[in-house]
Amino acid sequence: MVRIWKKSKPESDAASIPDPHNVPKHVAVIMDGNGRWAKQRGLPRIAGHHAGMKAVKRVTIAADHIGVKALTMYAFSTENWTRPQEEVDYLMKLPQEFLAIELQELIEKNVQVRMTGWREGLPAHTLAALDQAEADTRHNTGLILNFALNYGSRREILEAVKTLARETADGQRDIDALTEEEFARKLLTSGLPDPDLMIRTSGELRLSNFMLWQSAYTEFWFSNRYWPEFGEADFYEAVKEYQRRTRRYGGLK
Ligand code: V0D
Repeated sequence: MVRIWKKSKPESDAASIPDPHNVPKHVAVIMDGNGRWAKQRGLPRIAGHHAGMKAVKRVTIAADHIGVKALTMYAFSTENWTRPQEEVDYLMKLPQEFLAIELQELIEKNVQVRMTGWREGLPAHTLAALDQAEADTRHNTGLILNFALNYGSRREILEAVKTLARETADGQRDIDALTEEEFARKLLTSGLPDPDLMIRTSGELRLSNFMLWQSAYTEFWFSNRYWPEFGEADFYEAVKEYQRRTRRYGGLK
C-alpha cells in the first residue's frame, strides 16, 4: 500500500501542543528584547514595545488553550523609571491600548486580568485602565492574566519584612512562630501559586529582580528570540521542556 500522505504533526513534533497532563499551573515571563528587535529593524524602541504587545496576546491565547491557570507577564519594573521620559510615557499608554483591543475577547474567554506591583507613581490613566479591566473580569473563573507592573522583588521582600517587624514591635506577632507560608502572604503575589515555569526571552540569563522568593523551585527556560518574535510554538516548546524535566519526578513531586 502506498501512503500518499503522512501525519503532518506527530506527537513528538516541535509544533505539537504539550501533554495536557502536567501543564504548569503558573507561568511567568520576562518579556525581553523589544528594544533590540526594533533597533535591528531601524525602528524606534517604542515600535518594539508595540510589537511586544502583540506577542502578549499570542502567548495569552496559547496559555489559555493548554489550561495554564496563571500567566504573569513582567511588563514594567521599578527600575524601568530610569528610561527616557518619552519612552516611559509611551509604555504607560500600552495597557489602555491593549485593553481597548483585547478586553472584550478576554472577557469572552473567561480570563481574569490582574496586576502585581505598586500603584504609586503610575499615571491615573494607566490605573484607570487597569482598574476597569480588573473590575470587568473579576467574576471570571478562567486564566489569570497577571501583569507585573511597577514591580520589583527586593522592595517587595523588604516591605514584607517591615510589616512583620512592625507587627512584632506592636506585640501582635511572635516572630519565632513566623512560617514561610505567612511570609509569602505578605508579598504582592499573595494568593497566586509560585511560578512553575519562568520564561525569559532575548538571550539574557538573569532574574533581574523578578519574583526572587517565589522562584525558589521554578524551572527556567531561556529563548534567544526577541520578545516581539515570540509565538505560540515557542511557548509550547517551553512547556514541553518543562514537562520533560519534571516527568522524572513523577509521583514524587
Ligand atoms: C512593553 C513587552 C501589555 C514588554 C510587551 C506599562 C514591554 C508590551 C501591557 C498591559 C507592555 C499591561 C496591563 C494590562 C494590559 C496590558 C503592557 C506595559 C508594557 C507597561 F492590564 N503590554 N505591555 N504594559 N509592553
